[in-house]
Amino acid sequence: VQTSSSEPFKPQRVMVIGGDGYCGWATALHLSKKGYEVAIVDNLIRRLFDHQLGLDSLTPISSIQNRISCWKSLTGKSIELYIGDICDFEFLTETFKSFEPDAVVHFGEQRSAPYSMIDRPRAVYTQQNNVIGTLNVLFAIKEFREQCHLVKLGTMGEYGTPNIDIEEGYITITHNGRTDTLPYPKQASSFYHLSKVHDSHNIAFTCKAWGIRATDLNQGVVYGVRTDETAMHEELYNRFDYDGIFGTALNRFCVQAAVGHPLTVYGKGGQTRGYLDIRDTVQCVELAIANPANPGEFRVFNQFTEQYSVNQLAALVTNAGRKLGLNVETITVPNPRVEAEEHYYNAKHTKLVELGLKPHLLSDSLLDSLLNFAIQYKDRVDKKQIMPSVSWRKIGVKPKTVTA
Ligand code: NAD
Ligand code: USQ
Repeated sequence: VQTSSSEPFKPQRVMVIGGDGYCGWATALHLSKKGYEVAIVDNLIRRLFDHQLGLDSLTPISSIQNRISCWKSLTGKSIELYIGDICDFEFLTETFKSFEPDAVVHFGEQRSAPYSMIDRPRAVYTQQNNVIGTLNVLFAIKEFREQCHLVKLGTMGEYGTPNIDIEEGYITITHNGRTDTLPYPKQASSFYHLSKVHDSHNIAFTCKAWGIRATDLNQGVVYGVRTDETAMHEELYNRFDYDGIFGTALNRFCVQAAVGHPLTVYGKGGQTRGYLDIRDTVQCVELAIANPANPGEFRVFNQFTEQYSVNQLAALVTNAGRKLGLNVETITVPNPRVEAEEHYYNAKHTKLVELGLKPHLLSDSLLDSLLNFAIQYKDRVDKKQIMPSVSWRKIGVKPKTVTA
């Protein structure tokens, strides 16, 4: 933007799309604390999904306006707010012209695999919202801010569970005597995870065609809730999803242990994924912004710190819960998903560490504090929302309400 090609590109103004959500809110505060000028763009659709499906965060969360004014009163730092849908290109154009971002961190998608498998309208909505939103961001960068660095949240689930090691974005293959470095094969297994694959292809193409600079962060499953900034005041607390649609594995298990619900291992429990602490999500995004991709570069990082199977997570939560005097049991739930339940998994994740990531590995003390946090709010838990209600095999063709 503002620099000649000989000067290093120093991003200062960061637009956080999806900044009212779980990862986005924590990241917006972290970047603001670090001295970046931050704008949040969000259409608040996630709060609407909760109302529509009768779900709620474990933690009470303040309105985005109150969150931002609380941050201002505690730190003196302002965060700009643009409420709107990035699928609306006129709205996105106005935000780009008004805020003039050096970097855009794009968290603003429908991110639940089960939600995308409820019925045809939700499958279509997920792909439409995610793919078109990202396309609009790419066009906005091209039209109005061509030096702006796109930091896009992808997912480890784009790769699926191949029977070979997973590389970071690219694999070098020798075939019939010729060698090339090619995008790593994608084998996603929900309409949501597929939307991320489609995004990655569109971003890769526009890097080549238009010279866009982009980083695709293939993030693993995030756990935890507190970051230094969100812990400063109750009005800054982050959301904590534990229900069968938006809740993710480890966070769900902690809430289940806190309320005496058996831990819900789907199928054989050998499903292995990459995991990371939300404190590392904010660190990774900051590292990607501070070290931008070059113009025309489609850079891919695998953003997770450790691999666990679902059975291993259940065992960790069981031990940590017992130390706190909780009676933790585990049940096998018939797997509502179609996925490998026993498989090889070995995914590389060195590039963010090379940039300086200092991981917060899953420890007894973190599990302790997460369990204690869940216990503190256990009266807010609606146990009816814990069991999974969406089947990959029975995806509905008509709009219908999810059964409670
Ligand atoms: P979230 O649902 O808590 O937040 C997403 C936010 O984006 C919400 O506030 C929502 O209102 C907003 N949004 C959605 N569509 C929008 C649109 N069209 N215009 C404007 N705003 C829109 O989700 P999250 O857990 O914070 O995830 C953020 C991103 O990180 C997603 O892209 C997700 O795929 C990715 N990710 C999340 C995890 C995880 O474990 N939570 C893991 C890997 C990747
Ligand atoms: N699982 C259980 N029991 C549960 C919940 C989940 O056994 O109660 C299993 C699932 O079957 C799956 C694994 O745990 O094999 C992970 O499921 P999840 O719901 O924790 O995570 P997932 O659906 O993959 O999605 C989450 C986020 C998504 C992100 C993804 C990263 O919702 O936005 O993209 O994690 S990744 O898994 O690496 O693709």
